[in-house]
Amino acid sequence: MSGGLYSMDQKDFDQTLDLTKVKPYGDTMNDGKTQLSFTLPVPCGDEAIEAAKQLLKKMGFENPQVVYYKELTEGFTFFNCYGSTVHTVDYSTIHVPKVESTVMSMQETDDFIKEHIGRKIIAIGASTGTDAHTVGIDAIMNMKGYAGHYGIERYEMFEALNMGSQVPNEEFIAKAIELKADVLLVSQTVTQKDVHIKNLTELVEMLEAEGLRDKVILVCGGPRITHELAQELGYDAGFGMNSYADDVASYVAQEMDRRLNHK
Ligand code: B12
Repeated sequence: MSGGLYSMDQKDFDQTLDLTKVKPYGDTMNDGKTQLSFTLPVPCGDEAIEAAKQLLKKMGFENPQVVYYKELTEGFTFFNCYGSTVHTVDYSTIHVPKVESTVMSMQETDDFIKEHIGRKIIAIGASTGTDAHTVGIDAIMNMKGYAGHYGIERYEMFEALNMGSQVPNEEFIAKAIELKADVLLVSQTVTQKDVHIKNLTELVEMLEAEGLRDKVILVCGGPRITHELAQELGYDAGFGMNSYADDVASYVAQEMDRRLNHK
């Protein structure tokens, strides 16, 4: 497409965009329009609506509107709301630590491993501790893949075992020793009362006690996991939402190459 509306870039589109003071875009720049949903533990009715609006104002939203509400069960009311936030963030100063690797396709990763590692990489994965969520670890490992990305089990140059969910750290480590795993993939979804921190930290401590920590590439993932948090907890890398097997396999292959070939 040439000329006209489609050739305009962002700065031509709206001169009022200021990356040092970013706020949500609703239908005009800087209007701050935000949609929120929440439940209040109060009976459904006019007082509940008023309570929701007052709460929105305290949260920094102007012109609060309740656009939908429904009794969930006796004494609980669910709301969908709109409001215009008065707050802004300075986007220009944001720095987010990220896993440093080049994302490759499955074929490219397999070729890379053949060339640089010269053997299959052994990976085991699980949702550990009490965590019963399997969809995240399956998304990364499953042969059939997820959202158009084949999982690690599909890779020619990975030997992968998905141990499923609620796997105790002891069992996970025992399997890692038995299979001589190069890579441990840990999934943690539930973060209530910081249980993920406890599980993830315990695993690191147990690996250290076994003298295994430095012998494996230790990776964790889950919806509330960031690379920064993972590193703080003693992991080599962390992957959050919207990550795929390609990201993980590429990182693992390149990290193993760095370690084996002292790069
Ligand atoms: C399905 C589901 C369940 C199912 C799980 C079934 C199953 N076989 O997995 C069941 C019903 C069992 C369940 C139970 C519970 N659940 Co639940 N569940 C969900 C739900 C709806 C979807 C999760 C999901 O599958 N997401 C899809 C996957 C693909 O996304 P993902 O996990 O983020 O994975 C991606 C990334 O995070 C990353 N990733 C994930 N793991 C790994 C691992 C590695 C190594 C890497 C590299 C990457 C990676 O890659 C993936 C692909 O991009 C969410 C809400 C939601 N919409 O997210 C709640 C949710 C996760 N559950 C929640 C809760 C509270 C529970 C329960 C405690 C409820 C209860 N009171 O009993 C129990 C806990 C049970 C237990 N012991 O763990 C909360 C968690 C809140 C929190 N912050 O802790 C959520 C967010 C719901 C909510 N809003 O309250 N749940």
